[in-house]
Amino acid sequence: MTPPVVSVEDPDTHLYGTRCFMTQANAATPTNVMLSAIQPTSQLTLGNYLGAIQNWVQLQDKYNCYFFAVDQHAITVRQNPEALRQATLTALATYVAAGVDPQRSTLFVQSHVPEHTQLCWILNCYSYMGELNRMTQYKDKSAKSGENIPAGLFTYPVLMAADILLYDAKLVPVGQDQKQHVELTRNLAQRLNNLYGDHLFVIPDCYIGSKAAKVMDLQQPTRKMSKSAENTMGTLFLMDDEKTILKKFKKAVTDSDTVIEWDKERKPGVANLIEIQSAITHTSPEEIVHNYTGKMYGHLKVETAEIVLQTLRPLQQKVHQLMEERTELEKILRHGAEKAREHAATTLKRVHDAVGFYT
Ligand code: AQP
Repeated sequence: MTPPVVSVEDPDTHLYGTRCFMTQANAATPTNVMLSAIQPTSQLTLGNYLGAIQNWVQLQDKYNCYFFAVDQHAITVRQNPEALRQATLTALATYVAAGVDPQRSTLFVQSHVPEHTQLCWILNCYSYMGELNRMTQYKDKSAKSGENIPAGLFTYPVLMAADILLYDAKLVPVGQDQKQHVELTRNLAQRLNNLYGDHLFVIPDCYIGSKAAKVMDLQQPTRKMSKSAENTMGTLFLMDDEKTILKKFKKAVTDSDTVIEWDKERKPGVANLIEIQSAITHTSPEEIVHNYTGKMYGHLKVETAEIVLQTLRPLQQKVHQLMEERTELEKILRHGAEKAREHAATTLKRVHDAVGFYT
């Protein structure tokens, strides 16, 4: 059966999106929990900011939010330990600097809450090799791993299912590429609910924001901007210095034409710059194009850099401040992990009882 797909505009946040696989409430559904996370595989990018963090700031007004850094997911590909530690802390500092409020939302590091891997093991025992084998992210990432493919890459979606189900999350905002993993989470939750009762897991819906920009690589504008892209000139890192930001925008790949139009098919590089401006200024792409009538690509590049800089300067300053002080950030993380563990432990206990562990 094709799951229903509903386009919604959240009246409070004015975020538009597609709410996929809408579920009937089940016995364990009295939640308004929303959860989202980022892999600290490297420094965060403008894509992470515009596609995720910027929206989180609005969503926390309406939902009980859990935002975390998934360091355990990050090690499914090799990481430099010190760089991973730094990137994890900087990611959390970025959430706070961007306006995520630790008083209202729960901020934490995945590995500080051992219930994630505990539930992951149980879910592993109910997951099928065939369904994990169909995950496109696994196919893509394993193709780059050579002969020795880490088993963690294969079971990555099961850990993601544990992340979601532990907190009874009702809504999971994800990019299009993660939709398949949320579908697997739903299947696993439903499988265990069928075996042990509807009270066990909340069945999550995924939410794909259509206003959330998909920021493209500045050098290869038909590809998503990614932390781990080989050519760093295509990726704008949030902590890049002013000179680097200006240079990356000035060297952004456009096309051999001169007219500024918003056409993703014919002019992906130009469209990307327009959409970056649009996501930051909340001006429609049409209006931005109108403002550039008679101007050159050079104007668009430099002005986009300026607009990005205006947003990033205060963000960077706050991140530096939090990273230098550390104690405030560490307090936030400790408190976040405690709060997260309270919820996670209750869910895990429910699951232990259901599957027959002696508790
Ligand atoms: N370019 C992007 N445009 C819009 N949204 C993006 N997100 C990431 N890149 C963009 C959103 O950020 C959230 C966390 O994503 P992630 O960094 O944990 O995973 P990813 O999407 O696989 O990011 P990368 O950088 O492509 O992966 P790696 O680390 O493997 O290099 C998600 O909500 C995502 O949609």
